[in-house]
Amino acid sequence: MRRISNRGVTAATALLTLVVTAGPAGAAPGADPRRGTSVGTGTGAPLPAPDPDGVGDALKRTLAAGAPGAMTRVDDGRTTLSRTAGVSDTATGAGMDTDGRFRIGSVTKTFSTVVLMQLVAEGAVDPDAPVERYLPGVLPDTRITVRHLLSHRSGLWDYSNDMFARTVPGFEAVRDRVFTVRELIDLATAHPATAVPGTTYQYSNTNFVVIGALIEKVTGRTVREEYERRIIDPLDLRNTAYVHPETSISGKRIRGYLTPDEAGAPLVDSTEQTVSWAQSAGAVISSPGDLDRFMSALLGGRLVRADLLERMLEMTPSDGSGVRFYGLGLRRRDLSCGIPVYGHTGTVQGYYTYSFTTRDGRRSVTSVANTSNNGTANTVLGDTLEAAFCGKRATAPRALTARAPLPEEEASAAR
Ligand code: REX
Repeated sequence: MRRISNRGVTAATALLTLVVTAGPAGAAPGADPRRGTSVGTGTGAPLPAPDPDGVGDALKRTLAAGAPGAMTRVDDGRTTLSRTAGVSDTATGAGMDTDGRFRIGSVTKTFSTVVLMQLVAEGAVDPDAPVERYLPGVLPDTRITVRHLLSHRSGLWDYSNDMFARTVPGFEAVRDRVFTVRELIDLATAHPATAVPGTTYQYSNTNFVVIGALIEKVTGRTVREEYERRIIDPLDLRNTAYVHPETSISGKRIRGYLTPDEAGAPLVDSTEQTVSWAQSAGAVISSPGDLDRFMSALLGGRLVRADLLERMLEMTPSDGSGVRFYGLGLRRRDLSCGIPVYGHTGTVQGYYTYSFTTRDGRRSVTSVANTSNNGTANTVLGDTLEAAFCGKRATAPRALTARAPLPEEEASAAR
């Protein structure tokens, strides 16, 4: 991994830490110096202070659900708040560490979208052009546009559904594999289309593997080079890299533990793998600090031209919940306090990630658990967002359990 230093691992067992640092460490180059002084929701209302106890409670519940470790980093620009629980390595007992590197899974899709939107700004790609214009003969349906890929509306089957039908055998079959993009697309197109292009939201890794191929075709450079020159270097993300198909995470790393399908079976250390099955749909490595900085820079308007960021933020429901939406390579979640947050989630064997920010990019939150294939752990980890963005929730008034005597009653009792 380039430019990444090995700073060693802090030995610690299961612990909770709270770190509040003052200073602009979390601010991206060129960041607004006022950043952090009036964190806003993008809806005009001020954002409540984060609730460290609520974050810590959600992390503890993530451990109770089966994750070896979990962590959250909240970045308000001038202050950061970090909470960890459990271990980053079950063999050494090293504590979870918010400086640690992990596999971010589909948060990679937001990186790929930023590169693509910069190419749109440069006039190199038309989002409404058929993919056929850039990659002739690659997709089975010439009606599929670039925007259909970015919004998961292409109708292309997600090949990972077949790959991971059986979780651990599926993973072991691909952990050392190096796929060509053509092989992954062929796996997808062996299935009939799932919908007419443009009509239906259906999450599919295939879409973002094609986006990676398109980036490489249009720029003549690898996606790794494009992530570096357009995002990693300008934002000085020192813990972020695309090392595909290398299998290891260098430096201070969080080990990942995949949960088998069989109840009670031991977790499988899944840290080392090529992630070739995901590539530009999911193979980036990063740290909580780097992801917070990335999301703040994106929503703060420092990576993508304002009108194109608006296009990324045009959302349609991603499920029937009424609170989860997808735009272009970007999710929106409406929290219970009414605040919408923007970012992405990630699942790659051994790691769950949430990385979200406010509409103005002034508060970013990244939460990670070092397990996967454990829906409860993933859902509970998501509760960290509520505590980090909504703060302490007003509790219902306690029911009256005893009547305290009024002074007149005490006086009459004394008589
Ligand atoms: C693959 C299965 C999950 C993992 C996947 N990950 O498609 C992409 C991603 C890259 O991050 N998507 C998520 C495995 C949904 C996102 O956008 O948030 N599951 C696991 C199985 C299930 O093998 N049988 O949980 O590690």
